[in-house]
Amino acid sequence: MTQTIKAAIVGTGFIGPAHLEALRRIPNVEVVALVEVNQALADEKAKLLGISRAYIFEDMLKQSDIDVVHICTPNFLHFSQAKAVLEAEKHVVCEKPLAISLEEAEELVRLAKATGLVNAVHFNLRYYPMVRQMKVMREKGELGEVYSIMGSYLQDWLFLQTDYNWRLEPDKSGESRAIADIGSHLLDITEYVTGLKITEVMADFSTVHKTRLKPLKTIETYSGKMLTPADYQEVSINTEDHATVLLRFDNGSKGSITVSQVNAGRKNRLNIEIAGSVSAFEFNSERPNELWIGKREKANEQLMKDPSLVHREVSSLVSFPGGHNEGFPDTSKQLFKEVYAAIAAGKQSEHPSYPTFADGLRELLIGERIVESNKKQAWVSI
Ligand code: SOE
Repeated sequence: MTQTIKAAIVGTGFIGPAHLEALRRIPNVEVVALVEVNQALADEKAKLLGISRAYIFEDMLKQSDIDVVHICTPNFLHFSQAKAVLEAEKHVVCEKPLAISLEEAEELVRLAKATGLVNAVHFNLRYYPMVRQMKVMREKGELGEVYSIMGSYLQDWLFLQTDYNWRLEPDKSGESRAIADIGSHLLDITEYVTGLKITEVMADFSTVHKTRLKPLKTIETYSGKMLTPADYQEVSINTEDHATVLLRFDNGSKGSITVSQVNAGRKNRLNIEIAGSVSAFEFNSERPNELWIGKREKANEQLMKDPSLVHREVSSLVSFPGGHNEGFPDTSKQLFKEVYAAIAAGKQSEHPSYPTFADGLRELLIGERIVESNKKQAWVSI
């Protein structure tokens, strides 16, 4: 009989429950415990989400039956918690960014390697079937030599001066915001799909709201409209709402990305356009079941996600027939399927198909160089 893999999830904000939902869709995996900052909150969330056991972090680590821990807490906790999980000899899936400094991420990569335990970072957007389709098409020569890359990742959840979240506080989130939070996904996809490495960056940031109005009382997400002016405190903001970065790649080609968390109407839109010598690709995460393939000598193509139309190497990421749309929650499921196959085998795969701590470190490195470039207003090498 196949043994059930037992998981715990640390953090129950936006993304913890998304991990839970995805894990519930994978056979032979059971989320047995939820972890929160205090026992009362852990109990409340466990009840709400239908999980039998609730702990604070240290008590969860002592549970010998828990095989794998998902870290879904604010960024500043990722390093200490991932380290403690590895030291407790449990596999670990960590949210991005892997840490808030390069040194921390390097230590985690070293530790993970020494233990041989499965380590993964939740760069889930790689798992849209059409993203892998672009990668496989490129590997098969259907893109040709990469000429240029143009990406953007736009959101509007921090559009208003009254929009507030822990990500606006550098001690919790890190020195960079838009680049670390959403630019990291876009840069990860850029290197993943093209197989190229970014060698130099030139960045220009802007903070649209130099001050924001922080609610003085705890509010449930989306209930901010109930507050009056007296309920806010004005605080200064020193992380970027918007950034543009010019990129140079190791094949000599060039590109750029723009990220913004203050673009009205763009809810969560990653867009990437890659121009090659054979064809061009465009993918937009708000229409994830489609891939535009640009042609010069014949009509352009619009590929719809369909297990019989994508390349064979992509079909494992497609769970439903054509026309049955798959989206954001499916990306985590597909990522976890690959990670849990390694967990079932008991160790990190030799050539993991999933994003690892090394990929998390790579994104921190690029992110740090981008921050440095913005400060110096100059090109910086990776
Ligand atoms: C918030 O900006 C956020 O939830 C990111 O943290 C995620 O990684 C991205 O998927 C959507 O937006």
